[in-house]
Amino acid sequence: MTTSHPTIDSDQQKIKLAVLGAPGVGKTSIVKQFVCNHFEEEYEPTDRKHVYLPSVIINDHLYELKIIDCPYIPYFPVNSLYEFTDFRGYGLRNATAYILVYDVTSEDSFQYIKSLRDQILESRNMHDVPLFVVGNKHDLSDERGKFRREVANLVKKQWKCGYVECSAKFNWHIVLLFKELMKAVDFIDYGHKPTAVRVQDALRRNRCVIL
Ligand SMILES: Nc1nc2c(ncn2[C@@H]2O[C@H](COP(=O)(O)OP(=O)(O)OP(=O)(O)O)[C@@H](O)[C@H]2O)c(=O)[nH]1
Ligand SMILES: [Mg+2]
Repeated sequence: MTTSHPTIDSDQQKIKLAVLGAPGVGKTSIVKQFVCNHFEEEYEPTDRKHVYLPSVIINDHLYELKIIDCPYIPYFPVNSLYEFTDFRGYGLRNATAYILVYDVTSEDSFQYIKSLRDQILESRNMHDVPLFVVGNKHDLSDERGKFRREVANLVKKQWKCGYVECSAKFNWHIVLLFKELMKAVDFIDYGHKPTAVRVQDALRRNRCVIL
């Protein structure tokens, strides 16, 4: 995996992943573990949006990602006016996919992403937009996990969304999360296209690897 440093980028070709969730749930930790293989014990709240532009090979494909690590936003920008009035939410409405992170030890943090999801659904057509719920801090969860099971059921059966539990601290299921997400993105991009088009697209995507 090659990595790059946080920067701003206007390239619309990239797969834009927005990482959202309540304060302290581990959004930055997940992104940094994935992009830089680094974990920080000390909590430093994210005060502004950070953009990471890694090129990664996942499931044998090369992807150019634009990962947006967001600070806490009180509400999702439901239209462009909201986007401009609160710059923290700027550029979130056209993401390719959403990663909504909650802390498996905090029911409040799940309530937050629940209302965020409602706001996202209100603000755009989510038909072709993968939304993944991520339960982070699995290393701190108690074994019985009644709350986690309820969340997993709700998300998978009712919301029909991807669900992954992970621990940014122990780098557990972090790669799995992005693998699953890319599968969902690919399915939407190519799932309904004829095989020849899919092969062509895959070759184009892998051009850097083949040459
Ligand atoms: N035990 C444990 N701690 C974690 C894990 N992930 C993150 N943390 C800790 O939780 C705290 C918050 O992590 P951040 O990644 O900064 O959380 P955030 O969601 O980016 O927070 P904001 O930027 O304020 O919204 C830090 O002290 C991390 O070390 C995890 O998987 N397990
Ligand atoms: Mg952060």
